[in-house]
Amino acid sequence: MDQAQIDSLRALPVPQFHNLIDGKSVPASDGAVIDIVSPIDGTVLTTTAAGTVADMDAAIASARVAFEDGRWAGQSPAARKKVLLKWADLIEVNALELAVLGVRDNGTEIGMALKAEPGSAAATIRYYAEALDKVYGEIAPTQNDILGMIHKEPVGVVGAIIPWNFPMMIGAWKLGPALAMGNSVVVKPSETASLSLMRMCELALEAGLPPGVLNAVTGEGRVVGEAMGLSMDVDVLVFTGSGATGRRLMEYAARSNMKRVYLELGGKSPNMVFADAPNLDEAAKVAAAGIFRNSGQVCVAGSRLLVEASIHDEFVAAVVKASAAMRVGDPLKVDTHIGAVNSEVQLNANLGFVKTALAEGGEIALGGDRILQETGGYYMAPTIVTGVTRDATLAQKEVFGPVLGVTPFKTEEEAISLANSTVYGLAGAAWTSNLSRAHRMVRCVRTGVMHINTYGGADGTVPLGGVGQSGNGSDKSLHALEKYTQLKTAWIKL
Ligand code: TXE
Repeated sequence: MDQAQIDSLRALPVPQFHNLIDGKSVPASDGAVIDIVSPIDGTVLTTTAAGTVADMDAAIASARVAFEDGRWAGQSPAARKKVLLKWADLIEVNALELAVLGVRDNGTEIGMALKAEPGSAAATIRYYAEALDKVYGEIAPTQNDILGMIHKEPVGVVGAIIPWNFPMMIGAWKLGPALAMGNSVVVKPSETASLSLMRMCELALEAGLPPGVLNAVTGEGRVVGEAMGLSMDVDVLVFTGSGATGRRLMEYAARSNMKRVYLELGGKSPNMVFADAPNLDEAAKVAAAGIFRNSGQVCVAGSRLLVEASIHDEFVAAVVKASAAMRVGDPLKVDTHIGAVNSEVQLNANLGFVKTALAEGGEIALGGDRILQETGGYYMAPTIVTGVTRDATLAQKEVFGPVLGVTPFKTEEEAISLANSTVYGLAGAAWTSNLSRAHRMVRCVRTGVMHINTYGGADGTVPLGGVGQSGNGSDKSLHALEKYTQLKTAWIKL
């Protein structure tokens, strides 16, 4: 990463973004816009369309026509693959520009943003481009005078509602497999981080995706998101975001056409450190990065640190040291470890959680405050709270901010019981040198992803999905294709 290049990109004015409907850039039907505030310094960067219900309906109608006339689903797999590969190439060629645009919009530190956003989005789209001509139907083991065939077809129109923490990466997790299977898509980016995802969608058109196959409508969740959820013409709804919105989407589906709904809703992931961990210094550094990168705004963040009592004080001291060494500040500086919190609303919510934790008996071991207020941006010190009890708010509720709660345990059984004591189950980790214990932890901790002697860092070859109130269905890997596929049986008498 070259600081001078980043500086010249950040100096560029940001164009106004409109909706992308039927291959055209169009303002909201009533002309309304949303001010896009940069969390780096609180200034207004540009505006996006404040989409209306009419805009969402138009986007869905465009996707439906595009699906039914076969302009994409009807193309040969080789032709679809070529377009998606070209799209991945364009994302890669424009990676730094996209990353800087995204950081100006959402505040993620550039080192992480470059890898996780355009980097991972391009890899994801390439992965599904390569996968799409390896999806075979099946022939069922029927009696001799019957041919039983199972076809794998696109479902139709996919609605994708995307959050603000990693708009391109999470966007690609949905758009990649949906488009690979031949579906048409309408995407609804988050109102607090839409620019890089909108630009990424424009690049899809440049790559040759036919108009109407991918539409994007920005605006308030309660307006355009709700219209998408209630649409009678969306077949699959995929979402990453809060549990409250996930619940609403299920209701919308029930109230409309019972569309399939797949949710990824974050978590309260336990990072469990046993006294027999192979390298406690390494574990401390990874634990710090596992909660504080992107200001804790990571669905799999290791937000609960469970530490064996015999090493508790020594290990907490090591995590405090590693965390204090992480530089918080301007996310567009290459040496920044932790950038800005996405919005003032989110920052205030984070501070509220700290206040509650203290009222419930927790003690601050590091941070706890808003910092760098003179910049006009939204920054929070990495915060560590010790003495967090099993039922404390900080142990039970997702903060989605740079706040780590620490709880000691005495036995493996207690560690497992604490790990499984929330409504969530997205990710987790155990640090131990005991092979049997490592496998027991994988079996006994109820999560979609379990790390051993590391935290985070899974690539696109493995699924990411939650259990309990962390959601249903998986992003990533070949398994994600199932969400965007309709099985059809052909029962043929010979
Ligand atoms: O989420 P929302 P917010 C969690 C995290 C965070 C909290 C709130 O705990 O503190 O959610 O964040 C759209 N119908 N996560 O308010 O509201 C919205 O426009 C349809 C965890 O940003 O769920 C945006 O595009 N759509 C998480 C998307 O939903 C609606 C990532 C997510 O916003 C809608 C983000 C409605 N009624 C937040 N209301 C993770 N799992 O990684 C909102 N939206």
